Amino acid sequence: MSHHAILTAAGLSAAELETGVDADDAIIVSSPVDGSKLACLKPTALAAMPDIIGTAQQAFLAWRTVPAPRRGELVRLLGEELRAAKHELGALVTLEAGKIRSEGLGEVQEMIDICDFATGLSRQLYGLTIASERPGHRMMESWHPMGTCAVISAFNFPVAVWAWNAALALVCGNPVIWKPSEKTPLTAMATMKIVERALARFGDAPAGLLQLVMGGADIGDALVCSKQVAIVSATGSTRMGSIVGPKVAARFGRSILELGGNNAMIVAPSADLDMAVRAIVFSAVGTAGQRCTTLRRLFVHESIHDQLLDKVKKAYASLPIGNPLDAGTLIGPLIDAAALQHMQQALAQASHQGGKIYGGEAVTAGVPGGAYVTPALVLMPEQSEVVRHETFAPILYVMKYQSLDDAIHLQNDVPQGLSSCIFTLNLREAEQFLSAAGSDCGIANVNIGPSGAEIGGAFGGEKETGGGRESGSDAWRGYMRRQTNTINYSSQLPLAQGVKFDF
Ligand code: UN1
Repeated sequence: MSHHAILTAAGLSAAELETGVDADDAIIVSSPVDGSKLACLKPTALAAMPDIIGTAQQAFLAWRTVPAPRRGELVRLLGEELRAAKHELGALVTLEAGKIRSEGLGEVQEMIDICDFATGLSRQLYGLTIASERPGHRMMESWHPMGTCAVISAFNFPVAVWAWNAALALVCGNPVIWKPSEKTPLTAMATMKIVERALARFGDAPAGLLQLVMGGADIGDALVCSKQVAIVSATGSTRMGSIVGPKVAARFGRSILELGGNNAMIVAPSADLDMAVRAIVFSAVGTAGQRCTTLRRLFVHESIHDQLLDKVKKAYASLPIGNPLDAGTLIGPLIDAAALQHMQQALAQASHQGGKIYGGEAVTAGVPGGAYVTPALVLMPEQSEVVRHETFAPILYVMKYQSLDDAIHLQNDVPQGLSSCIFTLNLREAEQFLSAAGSDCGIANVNIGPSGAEIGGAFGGEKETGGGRESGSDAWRGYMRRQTNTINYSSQLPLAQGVKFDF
């Protein structure tokens, strides 16, 4: 299928792809598949932002009074439309973000899953009933819509992360303004067409309930700094989060931050090594190492180190690298040339810090252009500075350990805290890893790699990962405001704590 055919199938017309031809600040969208230009887009004017935010606020005033199960109906319809468009949108994810076909489709499936989840949730926004200490009183908690939710998303999950936020925000009664990465605005535009179909079938949603803005940091900043934006959900680098978080906090807004990860696996002596190898390979090289959950650090018990490494090296040598649009490819391109440069810089530092590098070379033969690499395995003598830093590329640092206590300590001894896992068949080791004294990450798995989480769990992490939680479990609470209600149905007015104030 040609690029043109993929764009057309996703509903993007030639005119829509060329809106920026006369603009000085046009967003040029290139395909990581071959570096070819896909579009030249006019960014949203900064001057238009107050109106866009104002429209969302008007939508909020209407949407917050729509019963939650009815709001869920819109999300159910969105899920249906996504099912119908899965193939087309998945192919566009591959074209614009460079993921292999199966992962492009998986990303759309993640959108569908969260729609299903949120539809059910729309009938389950439960509050507690609380025992009052006073006679004739009842206490309860109500959860109310919060206000406009800005979603700032990254290139690597160009549509799923919006869906995690939007599906929850919608059932919780909030409008959404989406600012996608400048590297992947086309998947966002195509998603909005799917949204339009769901809205048309729904019938009476307020105008401006779901909006898309496009641009760089200035457009993001307009959302981050507006008092009318109740929630800012931002996914991206720790650097970005360190700018967004304080600005939102300074105006007492709420932020949901999903930032850098530096995810680890511990492979213990009892591990099923063949299973561990499968998990290592998928989580270290899948999405060309560009998931925030990508496996970046591997701690292997010294007794099985060489054996495991041989297996991983063999597996690495067998991985088809190439055009992600071709069936059979497992490693597609990095997002752009800058990413390749960052990878090479990190490898140079690793070598300087005593690392022994296998792979990590640029691939130019047999690929259609773009920034392709062989995944790198780096044997590190210790967890030095480069290992503590997240490089968004397929680099796996491998280190030996002797005692599990040391391995857990090293695993936690980085600034980030997103995802982690242990491969062991030893119950004591597994439970120690999951205990309060174990992994300090938001996600900790046993006999499963650190990436590829299901939507049913809360997704996010601690420390420099930002502390936010999105997606499943009770992450919905982050999109609502909590109200404590005390109702007196007696004819007296007793005070709490037995305080007397008679007059
Ligand atoms: C991300 O990389 O920003 O757990 C999200 C995973 C995916 C989501 C990753 N479900 O790898």
